[in-house]
Amino acid sequence: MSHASPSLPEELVTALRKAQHIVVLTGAGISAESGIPTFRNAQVGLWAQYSPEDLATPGAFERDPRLVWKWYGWRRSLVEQASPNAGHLALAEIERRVPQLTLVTQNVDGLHQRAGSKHVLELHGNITRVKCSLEHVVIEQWEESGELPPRCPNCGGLLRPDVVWFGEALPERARDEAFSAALFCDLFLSIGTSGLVQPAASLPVVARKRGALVAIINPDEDAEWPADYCVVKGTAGEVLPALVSAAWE
Ligand code: BV8
Repeated sequence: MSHASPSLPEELVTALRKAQHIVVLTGAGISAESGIPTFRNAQVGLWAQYSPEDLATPGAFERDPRLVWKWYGWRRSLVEQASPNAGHLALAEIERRVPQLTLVTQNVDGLHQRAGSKHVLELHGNITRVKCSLEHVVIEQWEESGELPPRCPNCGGLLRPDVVWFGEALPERARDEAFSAALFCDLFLSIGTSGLVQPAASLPVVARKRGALVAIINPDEDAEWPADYCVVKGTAGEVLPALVSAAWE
């Protein structure tokens, strides 16, 4: 299906071409075109009756570790079947063309790294990694047969996904590096995020206060954004490749 290239604001194309340090914040929307349902889209099938906010919490894991483990197992299988899309690939291309690009992702699917992005900060962890819920060390191998969740081979604690649940602190180094990058960037791209989850949602605010151009790439017609943001209504898979060609080809 042919798409007319989305209208790209000239100020954004120029800022991209001249940028010395770009910070990119991505959310579930950039992985939607890879077939991974966004966080707020209704969960599908078996999981329709649960909301992510209810399951992605320490309380849910305390109450029903088996359910939470199986929910993540289902999502992990979606991630393993998914491939990076044109949006992920365009971000890896932009990283190769500008002096510095800090890619901060709220996503836990690892698709940016698989697309070739080198400098990725995972604010909310990674669903393909599993850790001991007591020692918080990553466990490489585990048995899926028998009792679920499996137990830690070192201490017998329950295994859990290595993601940040609601109410849990973000990994300090990634968080601090993301906020200091936002302080010193000249262009901030917010892509495929509803901007509801803190503290990630504060990153563009920090960048704007320091005078960076903040651009939003999101197809949502109804979303409200601050008046001084540059909003491009389109999908990541369409807009990002169009930006690369407009700036450099
Ligand atoms: C913390 C990992 C403190 C797990 C996730 C009240 C007010 C303010 C804050 C709070 C509050 N109550 C509680 C809080 C804090 C809470 C929070 O922000 N809650 C929200 C719900 C209000 N935050 C936390 O708890 C954080 N921790 O604050 O700790 C602390 C400090 C010290 C010590 C102890 C504690 C932790 C937050 C991390 C939670 N974990 N994920 C998992 O994945 O299972 S969050 C999860 O949801 C995702 O990672 C992601 O971050 C978020 C989903 O948001 P989006 O990515 O934006 O996705 P969404 O579906 O919402 O939107 C998709 C967008 O894409 C849409 O806009 C759509 O239009 C667009 N789109 C669709 N298709 C496309 C597209 N765009 C482009 N192209 C397309 N094709």
